[in-house]
Amino acid sequence: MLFSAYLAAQRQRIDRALDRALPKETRKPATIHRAMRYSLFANGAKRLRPILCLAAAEACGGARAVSEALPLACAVECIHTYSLIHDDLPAMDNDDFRRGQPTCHKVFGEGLAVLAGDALLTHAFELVARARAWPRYDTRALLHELAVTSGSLKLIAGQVADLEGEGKAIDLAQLRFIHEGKTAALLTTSLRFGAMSANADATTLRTLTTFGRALGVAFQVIDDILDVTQTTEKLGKSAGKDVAAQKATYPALLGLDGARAEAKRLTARAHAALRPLGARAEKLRALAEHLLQREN
Ligand code: GRG
Repeated sequence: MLFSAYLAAQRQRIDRALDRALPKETRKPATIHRAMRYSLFANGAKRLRPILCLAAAEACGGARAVSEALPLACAVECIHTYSLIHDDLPAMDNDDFRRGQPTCHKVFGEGLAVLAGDALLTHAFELVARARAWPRYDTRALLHELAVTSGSLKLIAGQVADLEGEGKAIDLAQLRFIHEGKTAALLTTSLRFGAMSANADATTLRTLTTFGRALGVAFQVIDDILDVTQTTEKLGKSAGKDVAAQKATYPALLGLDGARAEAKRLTARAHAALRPLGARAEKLRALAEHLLQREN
């Protein structure tokens, strides 16, 4: 199967699972469910985190583990979508275009957008609480993983450092701290959830954690490059935002060529981390390459 066909098939599978996992649009109060679904099912959503989750499950446990991982894959996509909705609010990045469409608050108003984000965040925990557990990873371990990643030491830590860094000269170490929190943490949890759904052992979990950290920062370096090299139409979100907001980025600190070299170096590190998994990690390798080459 062509890799693009694999990605399309995984997206479809995840979209169907998300549709089953979310309250219907007509469920009262309908506005909140419409707002949640509006952002979650936007055509421009790439579903990278749930796809990584399913690919990690496949690497650790084969096809059966992929179905088992679906509820956890849906949970990470709910967390991710919540973070995008809140990040776009006027109090944060103040953006009016995301995933190829007007942002949630532009369509539903700020109050409902705050609540849609809150509801998706909460729903993610409900999905994990309802998912089956595994001998090595009980429900408590799964909930703990998601809570730490979404909390003030990871996702929110990255966002706080990002907000506080605007307009200031920050160095590479501080930039890395932002992206380890904002981007790499949830990407890593996506992979770890896939491994946990296959009841993977501690060594395999560590392998995927190392892979996720390198891949997550590489993903963000590429995101920074695309912000200055691509158009808004191509990205499905406002291009050139980082320069406008006077944000420190990898191209700003390293130059475009330096940032490209850094993305390659981190992707090579991600590949090296996968070595112990051998041929089983074929999809994960292809995903790392796909992320390095992506144009949106
Ligand atoms: C807790 C409000 C709050 C924010 C946390 C995740 C985050 C910080 C902010 C979201 C905006 C942002 C620039 C995040 C960095 C990660 C990133 C590049 C997100 C975009 O991910 P894609 O390209 O998006 O996978 P799609 O729309 O395809 O899912």
